[in-house]
Amino acid sequence: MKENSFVSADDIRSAFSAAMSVMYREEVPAYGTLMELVAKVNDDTLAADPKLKERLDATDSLDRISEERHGAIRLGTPAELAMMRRVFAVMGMYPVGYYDLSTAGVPVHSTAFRPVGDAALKRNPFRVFTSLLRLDLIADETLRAEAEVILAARQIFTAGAVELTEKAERDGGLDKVDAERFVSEVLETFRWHDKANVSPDMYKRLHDAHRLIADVVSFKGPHINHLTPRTLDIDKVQALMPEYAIAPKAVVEGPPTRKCPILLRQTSFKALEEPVSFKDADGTWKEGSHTARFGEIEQRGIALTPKGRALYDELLDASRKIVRPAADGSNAREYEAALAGAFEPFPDTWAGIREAGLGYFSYSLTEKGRKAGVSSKHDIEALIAAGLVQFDAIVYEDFLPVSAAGIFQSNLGDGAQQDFVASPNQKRFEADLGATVLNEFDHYAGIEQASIESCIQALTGAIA
Ligand code: OOG
Ligand code: NI
Repeated sequence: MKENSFVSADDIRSAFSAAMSVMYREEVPAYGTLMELVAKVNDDTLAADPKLKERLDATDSLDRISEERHGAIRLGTPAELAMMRRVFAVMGMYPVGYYDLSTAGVPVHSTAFRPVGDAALKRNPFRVFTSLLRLDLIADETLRAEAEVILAARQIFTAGAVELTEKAERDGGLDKVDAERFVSEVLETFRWHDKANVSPDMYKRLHDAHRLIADVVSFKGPHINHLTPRTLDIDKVQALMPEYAIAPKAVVEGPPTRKCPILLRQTSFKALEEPVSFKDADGTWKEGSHTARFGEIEQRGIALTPKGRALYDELLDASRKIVRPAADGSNAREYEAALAGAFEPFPDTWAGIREAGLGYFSYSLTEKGRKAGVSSKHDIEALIAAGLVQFDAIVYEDFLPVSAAGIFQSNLGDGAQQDFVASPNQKRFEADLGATVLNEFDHYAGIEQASIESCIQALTGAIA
């Protein structure tokens, strides 16, 4: 088969995220309501801020501004994780970063499958935050063994999804017919099942050990547990959710509201209790319920350097020493005030962030730079000072462990807090994944460096 008859991985990913959005809106009507609210707030924000609209029009695809940016699943076994890696690779999504959630009382560790490289991210940035259950953190050995048996018996991928993944690996891509089939076959893995895999008794035991264990082990597959569109004003959506009859989580995760947004801010509506039937030992179906699925929104800011990230972690920690956000929202105001106060030392101008070496920037020629022809200056700082080069924030494309823990917790029910001994195990995760995860900082540093080199080359003909 000729290579040029393949559908690009970016196009397959776009088709997949669009299909997932349609499916999830049908499955969880409250999510459709959230999407409407997000689109409305985005429209209002753009109407009130023509400059922002102009900028987004130049740098992003404005017509897709309110689309999903990520989703999340929780897997049960190493084999599921390894196969999922191969499936996502067909869509140009690769594992970036390692997140240990055990410290936050959630028995999983995770990575984000996402496109890498500027062009792929621009085309469609859809990511899937993918967690692997850690039964090793469960104290009850009998229950652990039973859970392993249940998980080993399930096959979360359709035969078609496996076959087409193998075909894509063998041939180097999929043609149009196969790509369409691939999307619909893979979608099956993410579908909700209202008939559980386990008895009411087993569900209760799993649930008593940890709600998350019940969520992973009790079902035929790793249903998508949320999708997350992009909002241009997260504070407004958070405030408006109750008017749309959806219950927001207590606080927005991540940094406070700022003039120059950093990293990632997220919030969600609380997971819904949904009817599920469980098969009893005598074969009869018993009605019950399960709470797992929700909707989330995100607003992204600049990617921070290791130095910036260390400062972020330190300030977040300091704010949480003053006030820990309560799950019921009773101290949300105090938390917001403490957070805003704690972040005062973090510069809030782009120039300040750049000069302090806290964030990653993409450099480009100014109008003057484009007209200047050749410059004798070889140093990027001198070129900026001469007005020949400008800089723009590089957007953070990854996740934050403390925020992810907050999203997990608020959707596991208010009383679900449980302590585990911190036990990050990236080596184990990578062995299960069958690959090493990419380092997020390398990615941003690479984009920054390439932009510097191309400016210098354009102005001097020299290599930086
Ligand atoms: C994943 C929670 C983490 C995020 O946006 O930080 C996450 C989950 O609940 O499975 O999606
Ligand atoms: Ni999320």
